[in-house]
Amino acid sequence: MAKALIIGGAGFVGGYLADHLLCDCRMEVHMTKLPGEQIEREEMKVYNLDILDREAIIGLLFKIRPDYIFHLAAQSSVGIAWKNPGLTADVNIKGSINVMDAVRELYYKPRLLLIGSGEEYGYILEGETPVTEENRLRPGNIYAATKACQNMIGNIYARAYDMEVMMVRAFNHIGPCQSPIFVVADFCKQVAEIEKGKREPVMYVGNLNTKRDFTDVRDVVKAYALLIRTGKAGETYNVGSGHAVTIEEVLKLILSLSEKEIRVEVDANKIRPADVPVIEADIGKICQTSGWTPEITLEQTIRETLDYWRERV
Ligand code: A2R
Repeated sequence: MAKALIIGGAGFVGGYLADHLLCDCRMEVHMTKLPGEQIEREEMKVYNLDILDREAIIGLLFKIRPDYIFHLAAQSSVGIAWKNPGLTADVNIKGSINVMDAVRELYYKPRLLLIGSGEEYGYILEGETPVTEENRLRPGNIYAATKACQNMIGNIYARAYDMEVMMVRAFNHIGPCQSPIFVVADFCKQVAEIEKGKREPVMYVGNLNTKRDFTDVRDVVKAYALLIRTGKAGETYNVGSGHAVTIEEVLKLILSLSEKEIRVEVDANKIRPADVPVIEADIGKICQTSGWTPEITLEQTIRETLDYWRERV
């Protein structure tokens, strides 16, 4: 049975990826979390790990000897990265280098998937959408710059040390259980609170004109599991829906599913120092390489995310 290690598994994607690897791919799954985080799962072994501790990663890899390593650990919020750029660079760049250096210490070559972001493309020019993996990177925020750096170093390690490292650029992924610091979860949580009468019927929003490419997290993890097996070392693959929508369209869809009349107001705190206008993925490369295509519609994801928040607020 193939052994998979998920580094940074306590976040949004980790649980979904573990479910897919366990149930659909029939892999033995090991997962790491930060010491303060909670994961209660009996079907797999869970370890404490801070990726800033290189020696601890080496020790863990020698203990588990995984065939596949999914590196999810990150400071993954664009908003927090503006407020704490140093920490974001430490975790997303230094931490990833630590993971790659630890993999180099092994006496065999596991396959490693580094998770980057569609944000790496940054300011995409007219005529460059949907954006291909070869497009020039013009990161528009600190988080994006750290992920672009991780991608470049991954490519360098794959070539220089003949490592089986593949990179993905994941565009916005959404679904139940996502933290409300991300836009779709934030809007759904607000609607659920309004429906329960826990707040006035006003939805607070940031910039509604930006266009983003949303994919259900369950489709995203299927892409990761396929890529770690079929991807080519040193290559980067976009993972997205291939279709960008404005935040306003997403908002309208969420409001149309609400049981109450809701007024929309701009909250200055939700406006970022800079926002990239359009981010849309060309997903031809991953589809060709792995046979992956996204299956869950935006409406289904939003319905399920809203229901998730209705059960929790
Ligand atoms: O920031 P926290 O406390 O939520 O913990 C995150 C964890 N993490 C770390 N793990 C090990 N060592 C560190 N120094 C460290 N710093 C943070 O990585 C969190 O539990 C996990 C990442 O999960 P999320 O933030 O929920 O990201 P998500 O949505 O699961 O995305 C996975 C990957 C990330 O690389 C994103 O940047 C990319 O996909 O889009």
